[in-house]
Amino acid sequence: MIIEVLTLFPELFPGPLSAGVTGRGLTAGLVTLRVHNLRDYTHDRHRQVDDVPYGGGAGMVLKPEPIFEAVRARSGTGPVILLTPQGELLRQELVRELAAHDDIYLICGRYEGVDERVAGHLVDREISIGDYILTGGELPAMVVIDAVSRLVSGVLGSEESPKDESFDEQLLEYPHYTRPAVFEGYAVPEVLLSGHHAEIERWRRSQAAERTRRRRPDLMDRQPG
Ligand code: 4HQ
Repeated sequence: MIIEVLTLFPELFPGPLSAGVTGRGLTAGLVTLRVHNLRDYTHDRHRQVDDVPYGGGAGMVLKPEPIFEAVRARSGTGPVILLTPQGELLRQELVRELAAHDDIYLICGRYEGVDERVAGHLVDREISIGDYILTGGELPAMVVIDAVSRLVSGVLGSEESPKDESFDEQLLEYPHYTRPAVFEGYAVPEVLLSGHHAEIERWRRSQAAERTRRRRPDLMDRQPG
């Protein structure tokens, strides 16, 4: 899979993506990251990427021309995505959809945001990683790349393989424990030491259901997909 990124801060990549599972996916060539500097798509003396907002107000807005030029110069055919708090919330179902493409193109904004004509007439979809305001779209892009990369065939080892996760997505995970059986006086639940696999399965299901009901009832209301 080829993942392209358009950013004013190309030096931020691959950053944390170079470690662990995502790093292995990159070095193995299963995922190719191509990072483009937005400033390289300007033509004026000052390589200007931003300008004052029409109608006034604080901050600067990314100009449309360099972004349109960059996207029009790409070779891929997959979805063009703008990272923005105004976008569709990133969920595993959407991650799965993105991972099914041969390539995706991620646009990272900065400052107050991006001229609305980019969202209106250039991108295929707008995605948000959550309801908080960051300083730029680069961390959200890395979140998308991490989540998508682990679904690319061969990136996860056979051990950590993404079984059918769609069922589990409506539930939080059950609690996990490892040795020692007693740590600072805190014991691992007895049932997990019993070796009774049917009992253990039943306990895990009920734990997952109960903590989801308490912590994230919204997940239980959602249709599977
Ligand atoms: N941004 N999910 C880029 C975000 C964001 C998010 C704020 C996007 C700043 C310029 N992006 N602008 N949350 O906070 O995707």
